[in-house]
Amino acid sequence: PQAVRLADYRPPAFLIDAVDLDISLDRSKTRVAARLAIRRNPAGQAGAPLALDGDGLVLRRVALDGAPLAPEAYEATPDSFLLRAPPEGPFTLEIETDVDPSANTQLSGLYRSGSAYCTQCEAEGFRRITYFLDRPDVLSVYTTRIEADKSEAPVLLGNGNPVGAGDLDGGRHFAIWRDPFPKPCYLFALVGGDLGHISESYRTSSGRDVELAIYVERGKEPFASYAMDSLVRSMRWDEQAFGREYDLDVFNIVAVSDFNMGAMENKGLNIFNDKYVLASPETATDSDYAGIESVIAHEYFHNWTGNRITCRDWFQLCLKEGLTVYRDQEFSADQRSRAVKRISDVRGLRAQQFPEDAGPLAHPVRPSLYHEINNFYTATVYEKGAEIVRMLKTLIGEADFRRGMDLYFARFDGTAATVEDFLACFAEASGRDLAQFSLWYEQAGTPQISVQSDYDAAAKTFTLALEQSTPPTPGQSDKKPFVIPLALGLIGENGDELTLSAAPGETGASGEECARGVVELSTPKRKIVFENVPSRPVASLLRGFSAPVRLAPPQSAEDLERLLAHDSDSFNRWQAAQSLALRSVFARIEAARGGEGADDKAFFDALKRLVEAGEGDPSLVAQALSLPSEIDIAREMGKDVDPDVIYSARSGLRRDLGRFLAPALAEAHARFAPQEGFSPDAASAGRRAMRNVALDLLAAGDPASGGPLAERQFAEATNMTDRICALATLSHLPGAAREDAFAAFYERYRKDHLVVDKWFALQSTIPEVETTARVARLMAHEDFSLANPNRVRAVVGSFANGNPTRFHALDGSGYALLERVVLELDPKNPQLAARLLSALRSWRSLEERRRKIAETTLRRILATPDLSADVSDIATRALG
Ligand code: BAL
Ligand code: ZN
Repeated sequence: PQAVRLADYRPPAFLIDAVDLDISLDRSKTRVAARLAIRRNPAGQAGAPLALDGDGLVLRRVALDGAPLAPEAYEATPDSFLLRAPPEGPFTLEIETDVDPSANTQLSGLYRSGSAYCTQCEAEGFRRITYFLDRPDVLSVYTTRIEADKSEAPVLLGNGNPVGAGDLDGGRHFAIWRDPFPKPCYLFALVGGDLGHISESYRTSSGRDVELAIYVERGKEPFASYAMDSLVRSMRWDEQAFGREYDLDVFNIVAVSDFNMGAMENKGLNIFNDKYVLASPETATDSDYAGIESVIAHEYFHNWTGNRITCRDWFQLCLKEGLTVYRDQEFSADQRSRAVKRISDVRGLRAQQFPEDAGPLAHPVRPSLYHEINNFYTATVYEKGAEIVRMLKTLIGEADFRRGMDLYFARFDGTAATVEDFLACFAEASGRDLAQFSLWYEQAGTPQISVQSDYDAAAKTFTLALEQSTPPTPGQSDKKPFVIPLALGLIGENGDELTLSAAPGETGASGEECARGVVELSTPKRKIVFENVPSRPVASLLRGFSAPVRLAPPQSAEDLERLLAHDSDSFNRWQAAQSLALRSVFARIEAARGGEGADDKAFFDALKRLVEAGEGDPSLVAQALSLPSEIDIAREMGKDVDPDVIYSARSGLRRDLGRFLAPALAEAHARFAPQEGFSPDAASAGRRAMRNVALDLLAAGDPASGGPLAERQFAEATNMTDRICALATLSHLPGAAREDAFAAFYERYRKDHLVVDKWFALQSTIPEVETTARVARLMAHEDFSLANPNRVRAVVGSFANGNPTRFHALDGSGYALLERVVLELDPKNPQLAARLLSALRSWRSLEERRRKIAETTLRRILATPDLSADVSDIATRALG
């Protein structure tokens, strides 16, 4: 496919003000009649022909201003429609096309999920329904008439408000939906099916009543109540936190089981992967509940950040996604423990975005070029995009940030905006020049910050010498310095927080910086001298992870222990535990090579005190005990990664820690036993997290006692978190007990596809040689299907992304498995195939033997005939 460049953006030559659709649903031959009110765009290219996008369409009829078009007046292929000489004035184009939902395995456009019809149009799926100007800067008002067999699809849903419905001859019926808010076609949606629902009335802060409904497979209605609860809380929160009210009379959510993404924010009709809707204590884990809460919020928040204000072009994707992720993160932080939410978001950023930024697929948060836009729904656009918004708030302060958001909503409502538009609002609200800040959108790569500190006991001064640098990334060899907000504090000898007082003069931090505890690094180097420092402090840097950067080199063990014990910033206490664990792992790796071993006594003692303290937030203690993953360790290593070496060092640390803490862990496991009743709230989830991290470490320390404890917990569990965590612990202990537990789990839940996904995923991540064969067996299981993205992700995604030793096996068997699946899947669902292949994005950081096999695999995939644009784009860039 052609490269698309930001620099080539031109306004559309035509605008489509109104779209009237009449869609007659049929399993294999759905008739789509579109009536488009078109006019020339005064800002577009004069005299241009009208070129509409299509993808796999069968044209039936075309008419201009009511009269059939002569064949020589247009040119149509399945993938394009050209009106050679469109009228200069406004005109109406009628186009009728046929589409085959049953044959649509890409899950883009109109397709069938189970027995329902549904759509997915972002990014470029609408062109698979009708010929259109399929670009986000063409905003239209839609009226959609949907017709179907009443028995097959008694429920017919569209965007906007329902304005008509009725029965027809032959068992057919129809519904008419009108969406008064102009929108780009990627926000179009319809659903038809025999679905159950739950509903609730919501009164907005200004007193408007909105009917909320969540549609699910019949019989699953009770499983949607947490999603509804999350929706109501999201709506209230957006009114309070951002002054944003909902704008239609109805808001519908539909859960479907075959979905490429997590969910989709179609105007007034969100369509969800049912994984982010359905939950019960018996079937959903605490992290499932948290995921539902945040995805429901995310899609709802898009109503303002994405729908009312949309993106001018797909390069601006972060404008809606980064901002909306930021908003959903803040929502969850307000609903739950802010510190735990931040830790979990940063874990995610480091696990997904940092490797992306450090490898061949690195791209700026706002890319300047793409071949396949579907491959840019990435952690960089979403999660790093959210970090930029967070930094903006840190830099300009809460009040100016809110003023900037208000200005953005007021100024750009009803338009398709750009990152420049967004930043201009904050520049205006704060009076600050954001030109340098905008580099965060343009330069890829994770900045490294090195820190030298020096304490002068005689002068009682403490000096921090900061230096930033950003490694080269594809197409960007030299980086300019970023503006980096560095939240910091100084911890004194007794663990007390010292007041920041900057020395005057050139090295001074400003009074405001000291008062806020945030310094700015906007030059390659900066030295800051603090005065009146009574004794050598430890700097607590990057508090709350105030910028998406890496800090190097790591602090000394003693300094980290001080932070772990005393830092007032919960995030940095957790960070200290992670850093100490990483030191231990690296020392163990050195020891295996004949170097000095790890001395973990002080670290282990500190963790023991945390576990025994029995006060505070158990979820924070659980986070401190959750050691860096193998993938975290590989990322910190950066090059010549050998997953086997990492696995054995990490296992050694887990074993030793489990033994050392055994009595405290056993006590915690008992102390946090389930209470009466189940609540998905954060406090209860924190107790379960602590209990389960204790179980897992106990079993790592002593399988002989931990195994039976896990078996007991598995058998007696009263909720899915306790049951699946026990099974996860057992999954690391080979033997009959494990296999019996897997069999029992399957028998118990075989009818619940979301739980069966967990069963598949857990088996795919067992770190044993036999697992690759097990995964092949799972793919032959009667419940496995390449047609269901969740299932493919559960089996193959979990294997490739969550089982480093087996995926990167030296015999190449892991890569061979991925290659086989990617190539088999590619003709059916290229988006999903490309996503799976990106598991190889960090291949260059592997040690030489694995690197060679990975490269050969990528080259072989790229040489395969008829590869999709999606997969060929990932393979090409990965090799680039
Ligand atoms: N817009 C695609 C799904 C999401 O980010 O909400
Ligand atoms: Zn989104």
